[in-house]
Amino acid sequence: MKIDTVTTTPFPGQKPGTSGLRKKVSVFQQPHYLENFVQALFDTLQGTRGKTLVIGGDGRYYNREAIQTLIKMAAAKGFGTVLVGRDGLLSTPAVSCIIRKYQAYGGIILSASHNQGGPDGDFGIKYNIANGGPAPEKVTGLIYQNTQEISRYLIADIPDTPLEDIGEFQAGGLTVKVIDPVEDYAQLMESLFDFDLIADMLGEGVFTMCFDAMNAVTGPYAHAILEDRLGAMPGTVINGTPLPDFGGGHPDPNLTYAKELVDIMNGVNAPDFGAASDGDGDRNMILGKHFFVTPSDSLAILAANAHHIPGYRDGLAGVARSMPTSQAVDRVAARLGIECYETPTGWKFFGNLLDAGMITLCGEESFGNGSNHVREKDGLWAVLFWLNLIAARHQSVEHITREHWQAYGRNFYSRHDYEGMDGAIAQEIMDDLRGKITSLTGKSLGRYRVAIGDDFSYTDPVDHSRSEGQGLRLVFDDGARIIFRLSGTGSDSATLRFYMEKYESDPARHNQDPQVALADMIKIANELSGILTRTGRGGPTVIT
Ligand code: G16
Repeated sequence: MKIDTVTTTPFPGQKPGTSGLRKKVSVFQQPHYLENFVQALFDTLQGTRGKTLVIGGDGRYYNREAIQTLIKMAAAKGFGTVLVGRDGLLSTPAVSCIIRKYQAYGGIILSASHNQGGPDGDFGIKYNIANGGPAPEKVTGLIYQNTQEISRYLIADIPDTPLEDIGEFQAGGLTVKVIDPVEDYAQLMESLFDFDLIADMLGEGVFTMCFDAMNAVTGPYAHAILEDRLGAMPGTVINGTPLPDFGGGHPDPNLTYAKELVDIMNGVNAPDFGAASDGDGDRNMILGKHFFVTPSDSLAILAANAHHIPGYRDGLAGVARSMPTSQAVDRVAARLGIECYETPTGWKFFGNLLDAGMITLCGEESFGNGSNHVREKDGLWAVLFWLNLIAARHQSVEHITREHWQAYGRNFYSRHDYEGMDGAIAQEIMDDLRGKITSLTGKSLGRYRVAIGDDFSYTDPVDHSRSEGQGLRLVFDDGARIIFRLSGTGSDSATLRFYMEKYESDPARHNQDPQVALADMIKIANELSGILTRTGRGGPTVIT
């Protein structure tokens, strides 16, 4: 096998964000751009000779080309085997599952998750380590450092690998195995959930559901698991064929971008259950008939009901949530007598807690839940968890959620996103807020008194690594909170996120619209940041 050494120079800004490197497709298409990043990654990896690397992506534009480059560079690096999904497809949770099952060295996921695709959209790359989870900050930091010093990359001079059919190919010294993207993942799901019980519910044709794969990677998984294995009616899965541009849509399962599903679930003759997943299959949105479950509530409900699910019947070791996620799950943990950890935003921060057996379930407000079955958040897993729960309790999504509020109280919660902002203005707003946040401690804002005003930092309880600057928070005396964060998953423009939360114990007040219940906090957030006057906008782009 001939290995070419190609001379190159660094590109600025190849710094992984919340979840890998995400840039415009046109940026990734520049000669050497992808190769530089991959070489910078490979230069951080020791002892890879003869080992297995998993490669897959969400099928977005440029996925196929990038995979061929990765295979050739993996061959040059001396990997022994590459496992790649047919057609280059693997959902993010499936990559995590496959890394763990086959004890691979690690995996590369080509995805920009919920960001738009197509030639004018985004592309992304992320490295996962041997536990199946996203590389921790110490690894992404090294990769970034290497990108700034890179002067050459190594690539094998071998032909492209056909990815259309399952099979095994020799590429120089490398064995490329093209695998079924669904099978290993489906087997894992079957080991966790009561498929017979769910199939009985779905097969009767009385209980109806709609799953929106948003023209992204979850389509094949949902067809195979929900329709083929569990017997849901054909047509249950909509937008189930992965398209390079996601059909022109925004594969983000929220109330704004999953509009087709939301309209179905709010329409006449709405199905009993609705769910959607994102570009790479790790997010989920859960809906009942005319009813939305916030991701934070979903996490709390899953934790409170885990004993109904075969895979979690032995109980939960602990739970974790990202800092901006509502404190609903904290209440469940307190009642179960287990620990609840608060981590910065980013799934990578759950890895150590899961590996150490300190937590079983974890989740984030950004439509992500998961457990110790893999080291990524997992969209279809959450959907199956809910289906198993509904089948076990014989109750609707709304009933289960309202009963949860009755038992624990309701954490009213909302996130306001200001997308597509000028980066300098977004940074200026955050800098101004940071400048005054600590001095607000002890002061009154409206009828709230600030107990803590700070920039959140985290010390990992396992490896004691420290992460600073993880979001500005105002925690009020009664536990209500306002949080300001700059998103770390955008590609060019900036997104500002405001998170508002307050607790209501009185069931008589649980019916309020969260925007009404939180109106005074939203006002405080807007006034403190000056967002509307400084941007000239009438309001947020997305409200969750
Ligand atoms: C990623 C991370 C999540 C994070 C989310 C939002 O999700 O894996 O941990 O909560 O981004 O991050 P931000 O608020 O910085 O945009 P995904 O689905 O995009 O990979």
